[in-house]
Amino acid sequence: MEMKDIRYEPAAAAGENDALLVIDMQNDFMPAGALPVAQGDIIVDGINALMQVFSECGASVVLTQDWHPKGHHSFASAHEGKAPYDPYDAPGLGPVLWPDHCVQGTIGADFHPGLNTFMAHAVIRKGYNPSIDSYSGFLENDLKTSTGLGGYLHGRGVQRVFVCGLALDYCVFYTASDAMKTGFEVYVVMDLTRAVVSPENSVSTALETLTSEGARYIDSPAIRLKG
Ligand code: VGL
Ligand code: ZN
Repeated sequence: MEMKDIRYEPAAAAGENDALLVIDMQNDFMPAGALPVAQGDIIVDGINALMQVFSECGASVVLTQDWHPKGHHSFASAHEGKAPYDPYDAPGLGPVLWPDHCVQGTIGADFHPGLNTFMAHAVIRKGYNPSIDSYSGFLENDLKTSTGLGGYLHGRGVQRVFVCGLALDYCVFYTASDAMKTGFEVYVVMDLTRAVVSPENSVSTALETLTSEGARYIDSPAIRLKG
């Protein structure tokens, strides 16, 4: 499945049982960062506008932040003879190894300076277990360790989540997928996400899986305030 095969919802009205999840809008995922995502920076203004819509209508706004310790096992540098983007498969890691990125306390791990982080109600950090990655904002890649995000959202009465940010084929994908498994209806905000594209088929895999699991797709101009 490719981008052109996506069916978009014509409209959605956001209200208090909705949440906007803004995934990993951090310096290291910007075009000049350590793990660059093409055009990752051009979605900042649109995300700010959407955070405004969600906070005005009483919905929840949550940011996630990739937050690795130095020497994290998802980094190629932690493995003898491996280079960034080399294939790698081990429990809780892969399918590729990454450049060092989003190391706790570094500028690369900070949010993009243009992102209006003051509009967020909560920030969920993930990926701090040295030997397990966490692409999803809900569940680490061991598929059992919760970040607490599901409990937070259920506790606030959220039923539907809208997911945007970086990267479509990794953290947006796994967050959206786990949101459905955690009982939320999911919309992926397609104009406000961009992909890493590694390996080559990562975007089609993500879209096929999300579609089969029941995700909906929308562009941000089609989202308005309820009432
Ligand atoms: C991500 C690869 C490694 C992401 C995080 O935010 O999509 N991708 N760590
Ligand atoms: Zn990471």
